[in-house]
Amino acid sequence: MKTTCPYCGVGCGIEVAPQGAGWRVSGDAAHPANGGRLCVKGAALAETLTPSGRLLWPLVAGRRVTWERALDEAAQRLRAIIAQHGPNAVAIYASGQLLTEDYYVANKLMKGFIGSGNIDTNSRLCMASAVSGYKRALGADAVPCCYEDFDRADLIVLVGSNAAWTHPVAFQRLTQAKRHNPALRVVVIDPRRSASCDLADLHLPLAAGSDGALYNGLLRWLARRGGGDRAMRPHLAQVEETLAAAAPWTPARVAAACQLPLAQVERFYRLFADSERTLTLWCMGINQSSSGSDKCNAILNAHLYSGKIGKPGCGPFSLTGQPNAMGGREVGGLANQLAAHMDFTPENIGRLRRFWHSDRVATAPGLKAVDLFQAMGRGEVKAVWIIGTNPAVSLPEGHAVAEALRRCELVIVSDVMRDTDTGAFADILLPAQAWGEKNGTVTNSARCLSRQRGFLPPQGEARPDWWMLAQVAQRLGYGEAFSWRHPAAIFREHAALSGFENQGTRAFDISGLAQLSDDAWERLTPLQWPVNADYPTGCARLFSTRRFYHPDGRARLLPIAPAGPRQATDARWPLMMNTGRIRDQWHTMTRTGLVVRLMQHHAEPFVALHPDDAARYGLQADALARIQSRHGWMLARALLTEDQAPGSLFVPMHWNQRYCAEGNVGRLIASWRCPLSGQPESKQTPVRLQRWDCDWQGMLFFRDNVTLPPLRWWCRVPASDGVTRFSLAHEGDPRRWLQSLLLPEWKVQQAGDGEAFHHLVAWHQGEVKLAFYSAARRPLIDEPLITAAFQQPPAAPEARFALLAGRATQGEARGKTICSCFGVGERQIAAAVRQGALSCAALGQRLQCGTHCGSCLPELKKLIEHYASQQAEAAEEKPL
Ligand SMILES: Nc1nc2c(c(=O)[nH]1)N[C@H]1C(S)=C(S)[C@@H](COP(=O)(O)OP(=O)(O)OC[C@H]3O[C@@H](n4cnc5c(=O)[nH]c(N)nc54)[C@H](O)[C@@H]3O)O[C@H]1N2
Ligand SMILES: Nc1nc2c(c(=O)[nH]1)N[C@H]1C(S)=C(S)[C@@H](COP(=O)(O)OP(=O)(O)OC[C@H]3O[C@@H](n4cnc5c(=O)[nH]c(N)nc54)[C@H](O)[C@@H]3O)O[C@H]1N2
Ligand code: SF4
Ligand SMILES: [Mo]
Repeated sequence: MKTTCPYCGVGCGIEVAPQGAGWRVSGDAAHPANGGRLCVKGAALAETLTPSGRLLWPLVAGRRVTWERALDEAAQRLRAIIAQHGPNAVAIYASGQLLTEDYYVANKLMKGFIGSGNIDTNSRLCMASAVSGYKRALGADAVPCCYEDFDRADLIVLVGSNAAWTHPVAFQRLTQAKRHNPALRVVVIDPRRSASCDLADLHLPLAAGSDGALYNGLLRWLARRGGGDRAMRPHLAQVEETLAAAAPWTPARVAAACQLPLAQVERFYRLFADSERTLTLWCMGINQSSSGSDKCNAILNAHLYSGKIGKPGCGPFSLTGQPNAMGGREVGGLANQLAAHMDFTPENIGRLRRFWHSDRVATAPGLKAVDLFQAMGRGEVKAVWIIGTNPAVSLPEGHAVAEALRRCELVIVSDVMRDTDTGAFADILLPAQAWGEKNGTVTNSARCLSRQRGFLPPQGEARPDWWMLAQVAQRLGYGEAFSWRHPAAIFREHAALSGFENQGTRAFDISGLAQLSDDAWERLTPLQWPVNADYPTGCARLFSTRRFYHPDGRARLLPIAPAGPRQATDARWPLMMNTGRIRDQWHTMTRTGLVVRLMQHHAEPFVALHPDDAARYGLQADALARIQSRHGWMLARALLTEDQAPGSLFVPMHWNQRYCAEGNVGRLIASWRCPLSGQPESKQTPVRLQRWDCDWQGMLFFRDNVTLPPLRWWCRVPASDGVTRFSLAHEGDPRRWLQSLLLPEWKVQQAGDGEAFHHLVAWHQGEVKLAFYSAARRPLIDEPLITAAFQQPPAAPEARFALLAGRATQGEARGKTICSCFGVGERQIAAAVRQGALSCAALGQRLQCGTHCGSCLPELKKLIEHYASQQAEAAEEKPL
């Protein structure tokens, strides 16, 4: 059966087929987004199809109840709050990971019938700046491009995007495009040397948050060097004002503002001006900023002015993060939109009243995500329904978010997992159907609609998100408008609304699909909107006619006054902390954290920093560091790398209280946000750093999950079937801490020095129950050897000794996992390089690494360089 990946906005098509007791997941060769490829997360989807950790039935105040009870309770309490405090006292906070049908129902309920604008989504933290940018420039939230443009471009600029890790299949397409067309140039604009730089002909490691200056300078350059497109001019408004705003941004001034060598800046400008077909891909390094909308418009200005839009291989292409953030934008999931790309104008409000037959349609925008939680903290919003997002982890000022959730009278959470940081605050927990069970439509980065199809029975009593919303709507008395029996009926209504009184005024129009039968909806194959009378089979590229969606048909350039981060570093807060994603984890880890091989690339929260900074703060590699901002602190392992510029840190966004103590980076981030889009500045937080000391650090392997005795720091990692590994740090005698975990009937083997160093293996009836290793620093042990002992208890004395030692006495361990698909480690790779495997292809032949999803290829290349040069140095030193 064909379906779509539930992770990133690339929106890869997937084929699933039964295999043994489980499922085989492979790429759908016919899908335009991936042509059969999958990245490591998509390829590991079958491993997430487990009942482990799922929320199986509704819970009210922590107790299992029937669906009837839970829905009655939710509706009755919502009704009481609305009656007493009005519709703006309630809110929905949803997610770009819902299906379009779910989203449509949530928006219709809140904006159409409860009558409040208070429905916002996590896309506020993600795409909101891109939406404002597109709307201001093009008059519509319409991504002009398609993936095929990758194959047709002369120049591809990645700005604020680490697509190698975050949109891996799109990045693979770029890699392939470069292979086929060696003239294709790739520029990466990112303060750190990310994995995406592997492909770059030019990397601009600009100062954090200085992109506005760089792009203003680009516009000036284009204007002075004949880079404008004359034919485009009649289709543009506000050209003079915009050029005037850019005029002071000489290359020298830009170089100073961005802290880049002048020659690099000029080289980028020249490449942009000289390349007929230029594609700019941007993502969170641009959007997540207190001036995010302006940065998006600065990029759009350059494309519009030079006419690099609406043509093959060209365009300003905002890569969407989540699988259906675009669908959310289409139905009006953001608090400042109505539905079907309509704003809160009197005409649009009237139009929706007619279409929905409701006299309660909201008349004003609602609260945006950060404002919503702040209003909750002040007691103004008294009920929230959180669907498919984990705000206790992902919003800035995490402590204040937790306090707001604690204070809120009614917190309803719909999720697929039982334990999440947000679910811990829920009064009512509703079990949602997960990927593989649910059924609906999503839209990817390139406006491509695809079906997610259910192929599994739901776990427990899980239900579709749209169904829960419709059930509550019916109980609130809006029955007729929420009486769908099948998601296809919701889709038809959504499609009909997109064409309702549209007449070419709104870009989003899929009225061509409004008559789909249930059967045809089931069989729907991918297509790009618009889908209407003009484009019955969809449309790959927008704006080829140079007609835009502002009333005068022209696009707008926007005068930009570049702004840096809202808070600069200073003597007290000397380091700039950047946050983002790692290759193998998805957001708050609720699903990818279950998959052993996805945990191997990085298993613990880390802080990447330049070796000079590490020396300055007395941090050795792998030491635990305490990072402090004005708002909170966290602990992470020091990862020393020259990929970071001195003075800057990078911390992954993923870790949270389910996986470790003090690992939530959201607690450190201020809620500064773009005044227009409301998107928070998650990429630039001034912080300070210090070594975090403790008496001992340990590793504990346990057959099942276990509640640990209190200790200062821990981090949990699923190790292999049923075995959990904990990293630990604490005070005092490790033996004392360990004591309460040991059962009296277990036999123990142990060794230690009476201080920090202690190893212990506990046995029962021939099985290994527990293995523990502690030292003054992080113990160096061979994990695979230890986890294997839980499956196959070692019998020979020397093997038992090796287990107690935590290390094989002979033979080669794999080392840190680099290729997650085939479980290939750094030491194996080093050995192969030394034996002459000096290319990725050669390594792949020998070890298979890098031959499946390809997302470790940048790291493989680095390791080849590293170990090959070590080899060369060693050879030079040898006397002849
Ligand atoms: N593996 C994985 N993939 C994902 C996700 C995931 O959780 N895991 N999530 C998905 C989602 S929802 C999203 S939104 C996308 C995000 O995808 P990306 O935006 O590509 O990912 P991030 O790691 O958040 O940040 C991208 C880059 O912005 C850089 N950056 C920071 N500050 C600046 C700056 O001032 N200027 C510039 N030019 N760059 C800067 C960072 O160093 C980082 O390399 O990923 C999607 N794909
Ligand atoms: N510091 C920092 N913070 C960030 C970012 C950053 O770069 N740095 N990035 C921001 C961005 S771009 C994003 S998109 C957000 C993401 O942040 P979140 O949206 O908070 O993260 P997820 O882990 O994706 O949360 C999705 C939740 O929905 C559940 N779920 C999965 N499928 C379903 C379903 O079908 N139905 C329901 N009801 N629930 C489901 C999952 O178990 C999980 O609990 O984080 C933002 N926060
Ligand atoms: S690139 Fe994105 S959509 Fe494609 S398989 Fe990977 S996570 Fe899924
Ligand atoms: Mo996102």
